Amino acid sequence: MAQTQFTQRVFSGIQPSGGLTLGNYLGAIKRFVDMQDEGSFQTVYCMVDLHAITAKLLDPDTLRHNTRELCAGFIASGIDPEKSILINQSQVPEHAQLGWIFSCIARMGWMERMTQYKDKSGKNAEAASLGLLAYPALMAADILLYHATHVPVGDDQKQHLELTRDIAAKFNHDYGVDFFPITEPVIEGAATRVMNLQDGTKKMSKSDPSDKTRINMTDDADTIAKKIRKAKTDPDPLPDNTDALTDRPDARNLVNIYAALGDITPQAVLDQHAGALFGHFKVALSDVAVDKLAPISSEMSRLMDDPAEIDRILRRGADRAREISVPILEKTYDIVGMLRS
Ligand code: AQP
Repeated sequence: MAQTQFTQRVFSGIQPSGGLTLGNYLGAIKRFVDMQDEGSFQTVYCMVDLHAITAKLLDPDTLRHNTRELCAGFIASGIDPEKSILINQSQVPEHAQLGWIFSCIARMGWMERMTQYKDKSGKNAEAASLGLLAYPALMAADILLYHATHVPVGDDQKQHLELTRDIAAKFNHDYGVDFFPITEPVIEGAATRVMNLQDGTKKMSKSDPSDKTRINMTDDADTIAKKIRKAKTDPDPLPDNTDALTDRPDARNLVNIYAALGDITPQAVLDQHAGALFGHFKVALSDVAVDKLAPISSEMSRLMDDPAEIDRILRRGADRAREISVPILEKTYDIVGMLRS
């Protein structure tokens, strides 16, 4: 069978399950902006509100607020709604529709092996929602609904992207077609896994109960500086090479954050700061963080003053997205044998 040539298209999303963190920004949004500005891809970025209720149901007003604030975060970070298609997942109904088809393609064994499902369902998997188990099938639908060829994500999403590839391959094989692309994950940069400020072995996460474990994109300069000052470190000075950070997860995390914010390599950070104690390094890191994040946070709050404008941007995004998603869903239904008359 001749190989289908797919348009170079990027898709990625973030859950409005809480406020945006520095982890979301460095691991995902910063890459989204780079790929938008590179110019070789059509880019589709999404607030995945259907995913946001899988771990636990949110208060409806909180979910609406988080979704608008996430949209403000995307725009304030450099996503241009004219250059990229910016959408809220539930406003493009084809996501859920293709998600159902993929729930019938994916196997239970595949889903139960997902480490995020195991982590989030914890010891009481019986009490987890069916949506939490099905999450990666819906995520595959989000991506493949646009025939996306590239997906920029943080390191924690690697396994879900492998599953997306497995679902595309099984669909193509079972129906004897070459319809869905085998998507490439894009996991790049010094901060593909930003760690918790109080425990460098755990991922920084927006739903961690403790606020001091993360930097929120809405934190003001004083809060950012205070959280960095109180971040867990060790008593040793910074080494002169990155190999020496292997067994120092808290120190490595701060060096990686500095590198990602300053657009330099972790080794370049050590070249500048080798021998420094953390008291000094944290001051330098705070300066870089505030420089980079304060303009984003103030732009977010300006955008949040006009929620009607955010809603208008998302409605327009949904219309543009559906020009791509409707034909792909229709063709999928046709391949599967659903009557289209
Ligand atoms: N700590 C992180 N370091 C690097 N990348 C990260 N991402 C999330 N946390 C980090 C990346 O951000 C994108 C969106 O993630 P998500 O909101 O869909 O879900 P998540 O990965 O589960 O993020 P959180 O903050 O931990 O959310 P909750 O607490 O709700 O589960 C993804 O590309 C992710 O890799």
